[in-house]
Amino acid sequence: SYLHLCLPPQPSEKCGVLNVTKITENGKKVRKNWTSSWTVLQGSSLLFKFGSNQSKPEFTVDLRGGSVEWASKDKSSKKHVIELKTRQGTELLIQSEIDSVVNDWYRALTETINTHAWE
Ligand code: I3S
Repeated sequence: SYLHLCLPPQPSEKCGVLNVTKITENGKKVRKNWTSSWTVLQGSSLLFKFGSNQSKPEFTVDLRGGSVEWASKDKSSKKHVIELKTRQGTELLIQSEIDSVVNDWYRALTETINTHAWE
């Protein structure tokens, strides 16, 4: 379990399970691959862990200079989809079937990006 990643002494702003896919990497379109991920918001970083054990891959995006918006219908047929763009040219879609979960993440990500806007 990754639960320890969300408890002191490593306090995180937020964590939980989300469906995630990259759609662009370094400015180039990539094929979607929706994956369930344990997602942790820590400072200005958003970390994804895949699978049920810690040896599985993870990746981190830097939220500084990024942007968050609600994905338009042409980006996905799914409901409750957030589009996250990083300054490095990676675009992710983040989704959950539970709208309150996605709304909370939208708020947290927007706040984080605004808080770190001048770094
Ligand atoms: O934007 P797309 O290409 O319609 O995305 C869908 C596809 O990636 C599809 O997989 P393949 O076409 O690679 O078999 C996925 O299964 C779908 O989930 C993708 O669309 P949604 O609308 O679910 O994001």
